[in-house]
Amino acid sequence: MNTNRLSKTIAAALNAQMTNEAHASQIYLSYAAWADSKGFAGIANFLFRHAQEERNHMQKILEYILKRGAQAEIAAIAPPHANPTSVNNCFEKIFEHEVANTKAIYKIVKISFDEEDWATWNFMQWFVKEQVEEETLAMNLWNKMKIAGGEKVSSDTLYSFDRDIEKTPDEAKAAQDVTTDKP
Ligand code: OFO
Repeated sequence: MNTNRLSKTIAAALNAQMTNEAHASQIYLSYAAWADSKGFAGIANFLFRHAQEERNHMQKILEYILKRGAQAEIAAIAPPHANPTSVNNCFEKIFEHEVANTKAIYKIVKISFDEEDWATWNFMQWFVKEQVEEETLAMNLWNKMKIAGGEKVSSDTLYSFDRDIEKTPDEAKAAQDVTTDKP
């Protein structure tokens, strides 16, 4: 009996998503290098940490493909996007990228649902929840920047933003974990 438990379509979609996560890591890495080169050490620190998180996502998918007996394909990673033009633009681009990644994940959820591959559907639920948190985190940071003046933010505010973001937690709180006394 064949030990490969993934269909060709699912294996191809998961392999592509594994590369998407590696690409996301490169994007965060390149934005971190950009931030550092502009003197924003706090923003760079946050983005370097996030680059690692994306590598972890890549690894999870790789492990899943292997554990299901399918063929993992380690492909070339596309170059990261162009550098941001400002701190405001940096968080705008991050938010847009997270939304694009969510859409890619939803496609795999849909394929696994259509194929009734409940193991993959179940595995992908971790990513669905993770993307809600990642979008929330990116949205919160971009909102803060917009409140601070967006493209017109003063250098004083940028200084404090850079200092504060270094201590920003890597994860946003999931709605499921909220209680009335701990909103
Ligand atoms: Fe892998 O979560 Fe962001 O993109």
